[in-house]
Amino acid sequence: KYAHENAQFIPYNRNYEVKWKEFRISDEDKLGEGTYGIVFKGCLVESPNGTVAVKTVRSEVDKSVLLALLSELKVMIYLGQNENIVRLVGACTEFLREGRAYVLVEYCPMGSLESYLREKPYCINDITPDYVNMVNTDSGEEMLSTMDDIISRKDLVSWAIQIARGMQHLQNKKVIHGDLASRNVLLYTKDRVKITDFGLSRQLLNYENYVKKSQALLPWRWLALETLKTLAFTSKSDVWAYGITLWEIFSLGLIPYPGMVWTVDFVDYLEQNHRLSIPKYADEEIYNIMTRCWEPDPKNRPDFEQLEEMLQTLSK
Ligand code: ACK
Repeated sequence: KYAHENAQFIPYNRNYEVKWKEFRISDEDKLGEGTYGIVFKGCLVESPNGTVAVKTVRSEVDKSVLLALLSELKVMIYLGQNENIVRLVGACTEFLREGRAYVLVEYCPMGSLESYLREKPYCINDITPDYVNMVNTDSGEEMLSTMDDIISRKDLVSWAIQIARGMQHLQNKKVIHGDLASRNVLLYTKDRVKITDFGLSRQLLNYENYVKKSQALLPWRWLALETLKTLAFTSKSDVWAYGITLWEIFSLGLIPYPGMVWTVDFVDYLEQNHRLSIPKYADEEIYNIMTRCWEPDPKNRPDFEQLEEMLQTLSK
């Protein structure tokens, strides 16, 4: 369903090939299911203690899903390493003829930012909230681990900065993510987030604009106004999605545009300059950064370098 014309031209680097016999998938350890496929926990035979995440496609799905996985693989190879992008470990392409492929990436033990935000208690201004003192703890150690689990404003700002850094790398390499959202940001540790899911990404090569062919499965809540109208994806439509991701972070994982369902009227709604309102855990300064990402004219939106700068001055 998705266009992957450009990724097709990126060569597959055979150095990444891992033989079927060289890794194990633990079937009972399914990490989850994405739009396209399944993610399993696994390991390399030579280093059984090193856990990896194995992405594959559901057997019954059509060919376009397999193509999306292969394009994701090639985009990851092209991107190379970056602190804030999930690292590619290898890929198994032996069974392509049978419609199967496996992409091995580093395992992020704390799962997606979206689920983390929704689960953890939050404390404003880094002051221990009362309920932490009320937790029935037998030892001080247990108390400390409870403290570790609490999200503070400092964490939220730090995650926002790291996502902007990872996106700078994409922007510089002229890769459009196309599906930036808190569900596609993983926590490696509490202090380190990494961007994932390049299944929808487009490698721009010489194109400044890239026009998608199908409207199926569009993540409309994250899409820029012009993308909804023309299906054109650019780095500046990634900036819009980044603003929505900021809103998710500072609402602690609410669904953007709560209660709304997709209709074409949503385009008019945005065109009349309606935007998400200030989320509960953001101050005016942070909300101001988000709204700059949602400027109707893409030229007026900041780029990822400017976004990092704006956030850096905040955290001081
Ligand atoms: O929130 P989660 O536990 O974290 O559920 C989703 C699910 O798989 C579907 O995407 C998890 N997931 C995806 N990639 C990884 C990874 N590299 N390491 C750990 N968990 C992952 C994600």
